[in-house]
Amino acid sequence: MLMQETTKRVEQLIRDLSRFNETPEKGITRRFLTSIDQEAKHYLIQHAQEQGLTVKEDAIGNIFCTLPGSNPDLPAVWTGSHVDAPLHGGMFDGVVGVVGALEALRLIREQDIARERNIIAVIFASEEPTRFGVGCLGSRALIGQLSETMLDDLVDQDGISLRQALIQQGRNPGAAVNSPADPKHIHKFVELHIEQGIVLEKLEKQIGIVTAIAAPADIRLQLYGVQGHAGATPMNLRKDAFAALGEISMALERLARQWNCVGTIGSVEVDPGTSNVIPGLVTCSIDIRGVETESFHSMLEKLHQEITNICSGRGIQFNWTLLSKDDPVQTDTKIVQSIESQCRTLGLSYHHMPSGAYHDSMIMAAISQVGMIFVPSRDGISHDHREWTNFEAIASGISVLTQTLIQLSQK
Ligand code: HGY
Ligand code: MN
Ligand code: MN
Ligand code: MN
Repeated sequence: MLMQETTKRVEQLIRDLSRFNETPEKGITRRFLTSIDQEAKHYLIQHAQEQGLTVKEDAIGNIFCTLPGSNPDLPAVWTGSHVDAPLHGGMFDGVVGVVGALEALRLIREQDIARERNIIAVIFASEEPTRFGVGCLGSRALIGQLSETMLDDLVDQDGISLRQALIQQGRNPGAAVNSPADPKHIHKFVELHIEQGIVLEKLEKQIGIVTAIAAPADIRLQLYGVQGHAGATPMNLRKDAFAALGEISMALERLARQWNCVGTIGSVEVDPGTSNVIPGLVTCSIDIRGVETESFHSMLEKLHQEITNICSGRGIQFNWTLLSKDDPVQTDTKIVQSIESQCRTLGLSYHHMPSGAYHDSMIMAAISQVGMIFVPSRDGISHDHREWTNFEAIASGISVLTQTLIQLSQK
């Protein structure tokens, strides 16, 4: 009975949230500090308050919904995720962890389960790099990793800096970079999330128990060639910036395979960007992920070396800006064991696995022990309008999360 109610409530919440959308014509887009993003968060704040949780918001927009324990001075158990979305993404990425956290707290409160520690559901301000090119800005602020320079260096597609966007939403940028969380107040952090890959579906497992989280490196690459006439310039006299990118893209693919990483060029701007002009300038993003630190760092070095060789061979200048680089994270064994024992008690099949996607848990690992629970993604599709996870599967993930939070909330 409980599961059916949870399934229905969660479906309702997820569908309600998907209404806050910049691109209803295709998928879900919710970029940090847009009014749509703020309205979605306001909707969740109201929902949390109706559930009797005390809600606080910090300067950058992380939202904390607290269910008090009998011993509130103990370090609290945190859970949560994000509700901002990529461009034309799906309605489950991040949302499952936020809705799941609020539902877990509702179940614990309604069944009046004894707990010593406060349990706090966190809605992180921004996890996706969609608007400012760097992910996890909310959790980075919590660990004191958001700097004044980032406020001005991180600029969106319309040239608005993170600082300006915060001010536009009536927020205080100075406070946003100066309000880190106190690690002494956090006992453990557990995040429920969709897998975003196809492993669980292939193995027919209901729950993923995350063992490690791949870290991303976000690079902005600018290639400076020579603009010219597409018809009158012979091939041997060209310095074509886009042709250089083509060669770099092949090198990226080869090196990623060689170093057991993944590499993606997701956005490219060609200047001037008309059919009869040889591109003089190309600006692109390079996203690299690796679960093992050594090979991840070697991949970055080798790629930089190959770009240097390709560009000097073509007489092209380049500018490589490392926007962010994190280290891969191992999850906490105690949390892994707790999740595993809940799966066994609940009779849910499970699989230990690394996460190829990064999450706020990766950043939170700097100030807390972390754990993650995955639920399957249909066909392994995510960051796409076809993203889908059955609501019953989400309810199973929530029951594992609820039991894990209860166990961790004891002294
Ligand atoms: O890109 C990621 O891994 C995350 O979903 N933002
Ligand atoms: Mn995502
Ligand atoms: Mn996510
Ligand atoms: Mn993520």
